[in-house]
Amino acid sequence: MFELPKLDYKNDALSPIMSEQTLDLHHGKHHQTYITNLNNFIKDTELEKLTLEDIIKKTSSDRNKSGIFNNASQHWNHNLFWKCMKPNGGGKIPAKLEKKINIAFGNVVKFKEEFINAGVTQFGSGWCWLSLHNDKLVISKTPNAENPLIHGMKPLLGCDVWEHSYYLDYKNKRPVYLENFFDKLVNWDFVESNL
Ligand code: MN3
Repeated sequence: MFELPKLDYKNDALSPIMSEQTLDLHHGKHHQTYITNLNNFIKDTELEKLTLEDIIKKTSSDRNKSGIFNNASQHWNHNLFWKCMKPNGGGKIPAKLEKKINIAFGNVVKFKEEFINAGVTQFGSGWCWLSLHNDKLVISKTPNAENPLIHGMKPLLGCDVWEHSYYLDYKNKRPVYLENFFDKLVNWDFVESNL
């Protein structure tokens, strides 16, 4: 049985960048629903004994298991997403991570541009990511529940661009949400710790 993880901050602690109402719904309702669905799907099946990562990898290419995959992957994605934020986040990127960013993207400004562009250009629901692939940093975007794990990458930073993540606070302005996420919410120490 999977359970909703507690947040490391209060639901009003990211306000006004991400409001208490958004976190109440996004964490308390949306994320909880993925977990409830996942638990119902795997109850009394062979998947019940597997880790979340193994469930994701095992179901990702099986069309008949897309319901399980979607809910398992969304549970994983949100676990990472909550950790990627903190009150008064953003700011200077720690040295070890910055060095790898400079190697991969040239500089932090270009990295920010590319990351936000990935999120803006994800058509419909999905995610944008910074991942490690063969020891190199890569930016990518994925539709719906999909995550870079199934492409052999290790996600370090993920941003939810489903409308439930920003619509109450930013309405249709996804680029503004992404810019605020990057500048004021990201917990860069956590992102670096995933290296
Ligand atoms: Mn979400």
